[in-house]
Amino acid sequence: MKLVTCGLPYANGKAHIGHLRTYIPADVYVRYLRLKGEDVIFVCGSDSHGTPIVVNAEQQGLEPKDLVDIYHEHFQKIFKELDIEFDYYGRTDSEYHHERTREIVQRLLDSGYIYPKEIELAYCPKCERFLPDRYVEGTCPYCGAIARGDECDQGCGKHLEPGEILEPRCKICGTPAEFRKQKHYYFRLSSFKNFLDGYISRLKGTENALNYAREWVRGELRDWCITRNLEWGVKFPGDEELVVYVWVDAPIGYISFTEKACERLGRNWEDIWIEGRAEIVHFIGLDIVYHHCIFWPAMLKGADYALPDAVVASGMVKVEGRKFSKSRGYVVWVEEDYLRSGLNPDYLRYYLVNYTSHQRDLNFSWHVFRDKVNNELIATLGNFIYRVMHFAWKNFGRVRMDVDEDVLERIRKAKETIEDAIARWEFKEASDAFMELAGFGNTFFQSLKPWEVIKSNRDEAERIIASALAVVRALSVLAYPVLPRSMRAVADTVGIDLENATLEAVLQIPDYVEVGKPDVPFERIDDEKMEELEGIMMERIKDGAGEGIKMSERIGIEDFQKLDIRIGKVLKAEKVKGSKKLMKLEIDIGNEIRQVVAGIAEEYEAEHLVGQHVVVLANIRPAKLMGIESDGMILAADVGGKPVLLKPERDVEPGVRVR
Ligand code: B3M
Ligand code: ZN
Repeated sequence: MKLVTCGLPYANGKAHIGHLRTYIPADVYVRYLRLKGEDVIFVCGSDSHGTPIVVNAEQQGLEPKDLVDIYHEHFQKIFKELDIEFDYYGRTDSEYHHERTREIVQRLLDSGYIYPKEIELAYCPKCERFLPDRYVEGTCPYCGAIARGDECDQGCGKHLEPGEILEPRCKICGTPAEFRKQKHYYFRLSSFKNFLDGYISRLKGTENALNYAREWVRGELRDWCITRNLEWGVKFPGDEELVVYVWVDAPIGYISFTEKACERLGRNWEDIWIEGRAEIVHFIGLDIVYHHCIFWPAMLKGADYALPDAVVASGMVKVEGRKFSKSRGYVVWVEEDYLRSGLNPDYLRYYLVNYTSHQRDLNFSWHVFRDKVNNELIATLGNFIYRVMHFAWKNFGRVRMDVDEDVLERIRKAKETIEDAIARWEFKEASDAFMELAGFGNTFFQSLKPWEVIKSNRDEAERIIASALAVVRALSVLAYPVLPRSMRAVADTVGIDLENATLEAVLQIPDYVEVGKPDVPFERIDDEKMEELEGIMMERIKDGAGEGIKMSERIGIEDFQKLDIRIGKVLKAEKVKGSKKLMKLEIDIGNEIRQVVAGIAEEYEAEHLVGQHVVVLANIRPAKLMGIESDGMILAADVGGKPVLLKPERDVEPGVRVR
């Protein structure tokens, strides 16, 4: 038996593509396991607690629960529409979850793994309250970056303990915080060092997670403060004035949601979490490896619960080549951008698993998305499936399944490649394998030309189509976990019952197959749709550019004054040979003439540039582009990656400074 879980999304904001990078592969994994005949329970739920939610609710004038209601519902809807099917999707502000958390914390108290300690905490004298976690902003004691109370999120990424942050300020009113004494409770993480050493050497999962975990366990493990001054959360069993830290109760959601799933399925959750009879696999994002590989197993061990067997971490997500950023507009919202555009959810599922290895960073780009859909899903997979089904339906209806041995061998190979890849959480390899099989099918069908053969030899044509149909049937099973919606329709048409199918079914060939009237499995994404999708993103990037730049990212005038920006005049321009983009320019910048290489050749003609004014950053260090020295940089507006040159509003002498 296996229990598969996904990191719990904070019920604090809308689902974006970054979230799906964990949930879709996890769903794909579970579907493959089930096709292998494995007994799997799959759970997740909303993380309702923590200061991000409390702060956000406060800023919107809502109660935390109201905010959680909104986003809990939102996530459930998104998962449903993308065919991400949990056996149970709970929320951590539920009664049963609080009970399980208190039970576990009580166990840790009883066994001495939790102890009280008087500490100094940030306190806002104006708001008259303690400032837990994200209520406080200040300087990271390790790297000097601006940090939040519990995490150096923009600098070194370290977890910060209460009281550690330097120069704390209240996030709500901006007042410098004072330090005040208060009794809090600590989890004795330090005493689990030996245990964790052994545990991590046995832990399975992706290397990206395991490497971090090995590194951390070699270093110092410090005790964690596990209580907070908040009303919203699970009340601490020793002191009802405090709640437990969100990172104590959130992972316990994996247990409490398993209880609920088991209730539904008529199973016993204790088999999994107490007796350790199931393999427990956590799918998470790379940024929460510490919590899952260090803190969580220590807590489970201390409370005498079963331990996770594997941690599978997905790499980070970029959008159009840029770091994911909601405020800057580099974000793709699942509902308003993707689903509302009427795109098939299978396209996104395919993109997210097939773009790159699960462990690597993934770039989301609408152009790449369109190309993958049109060239791979449609031109290779969809085209093959449809042509075969259509030919079989039109000419035979019922096909005698006399299948070529070599074709069967190909199918077997694809199945084995997929099984092997899934066991290593390499979803790209798995999806490449079914795509390759479709490619083979295409070549097979294309080169044997059954539409010609049938004119003179119907039996031979039937044999060709039988083999091609065996490939289509195999694809409907092998690609189903990634493309559940589309492949279900295909399977129905070629007589495969996916509800009861296993991967073995791809090699079990019935004597006859009845083929129904097929539908085209996928719709092309046309240029108009592309423009619409890119337009949404461009607008957002434009809007994001002016706003939302944090004070911490601002610079002083003295920084700006370091830049020597001047008006220049182009004397010569010529395309760089062998490059599509680069243009070599000679520019008069007043007292000297500079050679500058710029990536503008796709947008500007050399002859039109000569005599034009440009704006030049003159004191940048020279660089070489394709072996050619470039001494200066001309400034342009970045319009969706395409340069639009800046120029002065009227004629200005070369060399005039820009300030
Ligand atoms: N709610 C979200 C995150 O940090 C956090 C995950 C909890 S998993 C137990 O990604
Ligand atoms: Zn730091």
